[in-house]
Amino acid sequence: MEWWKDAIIYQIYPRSFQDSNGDGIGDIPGIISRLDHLQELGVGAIWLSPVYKSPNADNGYDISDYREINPEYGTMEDMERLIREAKNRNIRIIMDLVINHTSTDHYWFRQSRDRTSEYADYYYWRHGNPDGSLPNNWTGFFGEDCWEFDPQRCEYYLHLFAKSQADLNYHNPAVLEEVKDILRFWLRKGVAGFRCDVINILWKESLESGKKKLALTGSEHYLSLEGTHEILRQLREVLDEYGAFTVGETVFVTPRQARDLCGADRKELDMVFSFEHMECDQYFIKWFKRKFRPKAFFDCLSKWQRELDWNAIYLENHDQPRSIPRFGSAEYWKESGKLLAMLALTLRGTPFIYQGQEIGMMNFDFDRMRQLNDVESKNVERVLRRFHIPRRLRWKIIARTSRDNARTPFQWTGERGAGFTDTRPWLGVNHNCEQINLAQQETDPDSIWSWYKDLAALRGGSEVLRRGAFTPLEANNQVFVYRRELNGEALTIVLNFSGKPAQTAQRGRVLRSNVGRESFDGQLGPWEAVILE
Ligand code: TEU
Ligand code: CA
Repeated sequence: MEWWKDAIIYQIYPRSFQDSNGDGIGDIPGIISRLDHLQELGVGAIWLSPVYKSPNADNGYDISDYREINPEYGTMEDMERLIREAKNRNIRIIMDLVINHTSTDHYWFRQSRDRTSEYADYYYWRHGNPDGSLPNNWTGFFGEDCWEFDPQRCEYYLHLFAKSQADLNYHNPAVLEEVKDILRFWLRKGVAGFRCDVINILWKESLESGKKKLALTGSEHYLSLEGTHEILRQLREVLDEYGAFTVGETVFVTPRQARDLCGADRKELDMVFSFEHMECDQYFIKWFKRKFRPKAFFDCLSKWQRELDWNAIYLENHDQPRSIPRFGSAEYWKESGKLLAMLALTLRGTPFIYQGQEIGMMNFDFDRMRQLNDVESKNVERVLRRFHIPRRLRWKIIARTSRDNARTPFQWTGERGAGFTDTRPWLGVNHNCEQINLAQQETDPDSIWSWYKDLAALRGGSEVLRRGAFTPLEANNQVFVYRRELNGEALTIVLNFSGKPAQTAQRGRVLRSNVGRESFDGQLGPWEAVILE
């Protein structure tokens, strides 16, 4: 029971993991060929970003058939083989469940364009206002307005994300029944659970205009509302028949709202991805970057550790820039990469490692818009242009925040194509693959990869690290110190988030050091990290 409290979960972005057939696109046979890598790391489950049929406006987060595999990624047989082969290695498969919206290519949506069809109310259709304005003043997640006119139906449909991602209407009970069937379909195939995309915005209480805001005008009408809780409880009944696990991606949640979504007594989700710790390097919204503030970051992590019994711990995913240049230091690449690994693997909760994090992959090295694929970056570029932001500044904003930063192909080797593909990849390989790649790190006991394996094993063998209580001890703009404790046994984790020397009052026997230190007198070098007994 609750296997997910002891496991490390690894996120795969299938398009960028491993190409097996020379078309430049990662695929399921490619994933199967790399399962040994994941077993070596010691992961208990894989979260697969979407592999369903999709026109790829948002790389699979726009699903056109929930029961088919995207042919670019392989066949249903390949998927079934992946589930089996992973199981042989004691690795579970968690699917991405994207049910806030479907692609406008989905059969439901195409039917829905006809007002007399049985699918007419599967989406939010509304007339524009008599004065010609949109049905309401809401703004979407990708920076634009969120209504699109459909000439066939002569109405607008709601899309909180890209134009081709139409929001499903859960006021129509048939929609939830469809979703339950989709869950059963995959659970019968042996998947262990779901990562539920933007799950706390499913229920739109009303479609009235909202209070004008810098971003997401209208969100008070759909963020974490009771209607969503009801939907989750219903889905949970299906999930419980199979003992399935869920982690919800929950945008703009407070700890209190998060508890209501994943508290053990709530019978909704098992845990949630919160976002607050990802906001310590921004003003208001992610497009306005500021200098990273370590203290705010530590305080935020401590707060979530205190407020929730169990957290989904992550520093990276397919929507966020890479963690080393963001929270660590490019100059101290190895030290800070190892320090961040220690943070991710010693907090209380389930650690999620995003592909490439375990070898210290960095942000893309593109220098112009044309090299990008991300629909969000493209939309935002358009908005910035509308506001007459000059090209140089536009690029600066996009380059620092684009989701493509984390989506460049996995760097298996230092060759051209990085061992990901032998042809032109769908998104450019980072030129630093000559320095940063798995092949090189595998032969180096001091590499970031070796360190991840070591810490994962340490965690696996340590009940204190897996289940112990968390107590923050010190947090300033440089040093973060906390203790994990269980049945009288305690470990102290000391992290120096800076290139300058630091000090702490902590003493103890060194269990792990990212700089090979054997004894500890309270002095820390740049980006030094230790676990003390
Ligand atoms: O992301 C939802 C989300 O709110 C953000 O992380 C979003 O990607 C954006 O950065 C907001 O500025 C989820 C998926 O993880 C993302 O890849 C999808 O694009 C999105 O939902 C829509 O399905
Ligand atoms: Ca391929």
